[in-house]
Amino acid sequence: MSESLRLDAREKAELVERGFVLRSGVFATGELRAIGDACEALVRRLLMAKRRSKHALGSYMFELQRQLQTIVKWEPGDPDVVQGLELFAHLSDSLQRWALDRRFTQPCKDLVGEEDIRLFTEKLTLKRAHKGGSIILHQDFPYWTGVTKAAARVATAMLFLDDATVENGCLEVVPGSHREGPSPRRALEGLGGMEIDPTKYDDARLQPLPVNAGTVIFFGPFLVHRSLPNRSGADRRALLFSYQPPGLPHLRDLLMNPQ
Ligand SMILES: O=C(O)CCC(=O)C(=O)O
Repeated sequence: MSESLRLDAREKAELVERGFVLRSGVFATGELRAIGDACEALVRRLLMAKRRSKHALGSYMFELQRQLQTIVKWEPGDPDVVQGLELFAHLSDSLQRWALDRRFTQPCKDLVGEEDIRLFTEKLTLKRAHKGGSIILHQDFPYWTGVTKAAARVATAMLFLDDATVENGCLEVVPGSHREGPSPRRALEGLGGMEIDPTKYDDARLQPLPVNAGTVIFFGPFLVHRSLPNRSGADRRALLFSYQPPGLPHLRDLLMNPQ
């Protein structure tokens, strides 16, 4: 019989108490290399595509690439460097397959609270050596609530392709923040208004989570999190796959092909 990948009792208790579950050694070195290679091939393809205008929205610099049906995030401090991508599973058969890997989906069933779950969106953060900037303090919920009715149930599995340290900008979370509902946000129009207002949030509550490559962190849409710039000489890349209950469209259909 295949090993159960579902959350065990201790992990379920941690999820309730802290709002996240961390599993180390989930993916082996060879697998991480294959996933990383697929990501880098995608980024090379994207860099060859015709550039559309880049827009500064909140703390980020976005480009909507309609041809490839993806959203590119450029480093605001170095706008020729890709910071990350959202919506890419349709561009890579191999990344589409990894998105459905049971090591992501089985635990996420327990977070979503469904036996059948579907991919909602997927993100890649590259955080390049010396150039990768911050992912600003936020909860995922505000970004999704106007978009899908299941926003409060979306679960994310974040896979680290490289070791993540305090120096290279590991994920930082506020344990227990998922129980506090939506946090106060910046008084800005548009995407900037999705970010948490740093003047109203005690960032001493943040806990850095340094992890080895191959670790997966699972969390829900209300966990407060961020990551700081990469001050090291090596990239800190991560993939975030987010899942929702069945019967709901993928974010790509909602953003790129609205009915
Ligand atoms: O890669 C990271 O540091 C976090 C990414 C993240 O939270 C996001 O893209 O919403």
